[in-house]
Amino acid sequence: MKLTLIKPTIGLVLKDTKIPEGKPFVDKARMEPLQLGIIAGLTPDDVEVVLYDDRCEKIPFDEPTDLVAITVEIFTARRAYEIAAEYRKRNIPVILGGIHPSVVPEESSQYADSVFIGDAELLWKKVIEDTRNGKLKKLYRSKPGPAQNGMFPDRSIFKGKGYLPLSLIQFGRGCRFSCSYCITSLYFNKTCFYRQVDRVIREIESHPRKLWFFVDDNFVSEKKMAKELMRAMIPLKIKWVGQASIEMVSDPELMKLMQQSGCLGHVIGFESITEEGLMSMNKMHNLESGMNYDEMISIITDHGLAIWAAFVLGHDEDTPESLMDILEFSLKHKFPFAAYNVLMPYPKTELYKKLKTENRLLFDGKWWLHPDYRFNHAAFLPKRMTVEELNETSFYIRKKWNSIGSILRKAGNFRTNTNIIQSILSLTHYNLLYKQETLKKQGMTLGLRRTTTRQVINNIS
Ligand code: B12
Ligand code: SF4
Repeated sequence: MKLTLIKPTIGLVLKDTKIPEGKPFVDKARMEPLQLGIIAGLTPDDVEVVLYDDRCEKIPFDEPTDLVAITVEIFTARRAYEIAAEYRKRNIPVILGGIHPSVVPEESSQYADSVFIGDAELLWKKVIEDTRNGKLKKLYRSKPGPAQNGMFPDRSIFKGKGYLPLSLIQFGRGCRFSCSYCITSLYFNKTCFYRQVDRVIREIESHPRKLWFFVDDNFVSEKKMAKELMRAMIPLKIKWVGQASIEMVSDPELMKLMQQSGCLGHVIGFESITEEGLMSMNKMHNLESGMNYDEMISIITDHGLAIWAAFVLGHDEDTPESLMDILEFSLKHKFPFAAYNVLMPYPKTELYKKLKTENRLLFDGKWWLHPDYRFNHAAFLPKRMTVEELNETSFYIRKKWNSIGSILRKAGNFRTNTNIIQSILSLTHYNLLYKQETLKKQGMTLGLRRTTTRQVINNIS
């Protein structure tokens, strides 16, 4: 039996948004698709496994295979459905899994032979067995839980795909908070599931890589668990990055352990710089420490940690002026990296329900399938500005942040837990790379075809 794993790309990069032709987005800053490494690792040894990463290579649709498994997020759903249609035209069964099909299985099942809800660990072997017997079911209902059940991902499938030189790993899944726009707090029902510390340590030891990205939704969601892992990581002498909520600064022991275990920095969700903004997103934990952002940032940088600052633009208190304040704030703090994402209504979240009730959703409420939706654009009517003001101000901020002037200014801010020269060089290198990728993604279509999704389904003969 042969299994084909697919990681879809987002869409087409358009030179001019009015011209429908464009080039498929090739992600130069692409990372290993960990979920597909886990699925490969769960697959019995007698099954041949191949991976095609649509972000960097052409999918050979005519290559014979017995099952196609596609991992789907909301931004890649349209493309995933197009890929599924191509295989189904050739009578090859397709199964879709990942966070998006798990949240809206009723939608995904229109485009595939089978939909997998939840984490692969509990039921993947059953999918393989059913495929061998020609009895693939329409729906597999697993659930979220502790990752990997003692197994390690099969990273051999990542070879030669040009991924960034760091390996993805997970300790915990889920987050105890419940920000109104967040899909993972819904998927994991505000619960955190942890692997055993010794299994994570063994996974790191068994791999030659010295730089790791913990993809946990929130590495410090349960501080006791984070401390236990970090204590065990100190002797490994690795470097690592993660994603963490900012209230961590009020725990000195936790911060010390980060420094000692080789943490280089975190993606930190600032999201808004005003109390009203945080309140409107149910993100009050950012104020939990009782300190202001300036004080919190000092604690983080004093521990030699770099900040990848994430902001959400367009909540109900935002105006074009308040968005420009975010840019000022970022420039003042010279964050090594920052992302300015327009607030997105993900289906079934509190935010989505609110905007729907208030009749403020655009693109028929299903922006992720709509042929006219463009990446980094608003999919709802903002409260205190127009859609155009939100789109244009956000784009202006992204451009300004990524200008050569601000990249060079940031290079002077090199207080991280690593060699200074090395950090300036890699900071500049990655800033230039992310600049290119961020601006390329702006205004991209979702999916590669300019058809309606109904036509995608009808394409299956
Ligand atoms: C790491 C990460 C990234 C990395 C990239 C990782 C990579 N390999 O390329 C970076 C930082 C670059 C990134 C970028 C973006 N990301 Co991101 N990212 C994540 C994060 C934190 C972890 C993903 C991960 O690897 N998890 C570990 C794996 C093992 O877990 P998993 O994917 O859930 O897979 C399990 C199950 O879902 C299931 N499963 C998954 N696929 C399949 C397939 C089959 C067939 C089966 C059977 C089962 C199955 O089994 C797996 C094992 O248990 C998630 C949050 C999350 N919890 O998912 C967000 C997340 C996926 N990202 C998200 C977004 C929005 C983005 C961006 C669009 C942000 C932006 N505006 O630019 C970009 C672009 C994404 C793209 N498509 O190119 C959203 C997607 C929302 C949604 N509704 O789908 C998430 C959920 C974050 C969030 N809370 O909103 N991201
Ligand atoms: S802190 Fe982050 S992961 Fe946790 S609920 Fe909020 S946005 Fe989601």
